Amino acid sequence: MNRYLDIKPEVAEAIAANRPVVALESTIISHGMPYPQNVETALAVEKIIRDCGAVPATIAVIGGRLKAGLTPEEIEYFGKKGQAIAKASRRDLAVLCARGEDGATTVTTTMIIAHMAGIHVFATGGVGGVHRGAETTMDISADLEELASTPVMVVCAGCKSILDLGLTLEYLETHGVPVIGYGTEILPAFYTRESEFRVDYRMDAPEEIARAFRVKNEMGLRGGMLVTNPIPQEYSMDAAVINKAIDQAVEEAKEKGIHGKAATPFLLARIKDLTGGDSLDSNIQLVFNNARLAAGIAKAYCAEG
Ligand code: PSU
Ligand code: MN
Repeated sequence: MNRYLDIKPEVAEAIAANRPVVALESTIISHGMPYPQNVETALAVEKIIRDCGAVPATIAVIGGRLKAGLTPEEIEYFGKKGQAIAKASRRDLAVLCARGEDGATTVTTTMIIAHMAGIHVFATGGVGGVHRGAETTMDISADLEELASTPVMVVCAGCKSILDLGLTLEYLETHGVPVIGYGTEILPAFYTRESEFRVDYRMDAPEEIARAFRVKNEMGLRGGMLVTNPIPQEYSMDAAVINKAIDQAVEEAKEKGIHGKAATPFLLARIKDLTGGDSLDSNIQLVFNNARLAAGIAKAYCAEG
């Protein structure tokens, strides 16, 4: 096993016995939501996954160790430290570990560590993508590159329109990443169930999604799969309200010259402020919804193997 990786015993036992495990990221805890809702949500997501019959593995870097599975105390530590923890993308992992530091894992690094540990399915809220204006800024999330190369399925609620959804889909197509819509042909836009774009394939059952992913892995095709799961209707937001907040946040980021790894956390925080906390409630509920679907897919994946 990788000498930099610590797998929580409960997670290691489940993997060894081919029992379902669902990976979870830690940037959503430290940078995606405020304290204490971040800790409450992270613990509640773990409980949902357990109630669905799978084992949760929240992933992070602590004291220079790659962690697959955190204790509730470690989750509390991450939530409290919040933005003071470094957001760790692929380029940061080796330096953080060499220095013995902490890092909050994004979709990219959660996929990397999940794959090292032998976990196939990962649930989160939103993934990074091609940013609006990327034709001049070249701001394209490392998440897309990771989806292109690392065999972990990511279950999300689609893409926020802080991104250019059309260019994000083009990038994924070029890099061979299938985009699945759970029960829908339309790409969901995180806070809302719909966008003007279509997914590659609609699938209506966790078993169908698990089967397609197993076939991909057994064929030896590199890369992951992006499963987009629309936010439940009762928690979805008014498209005009959320898009206005997003447009304003994007404009402010441009004016302030915010770029690089700070861009996404800035936009997420501004959108939450501009919508007076409504978007936080929606965000929490869609993560719960994705955790349930991911647990179902992980169970189906194990049942076949
Ligand atoms: N998008 C969201 N919520 C998030 C993120 C993105 O709607 O929490 C976080 C995830 O950790 C994602 C990261 O992997 O931001 C992408 O950052 P960047 O755009 O800098 O690649
Ligand atoms: Mn970026």
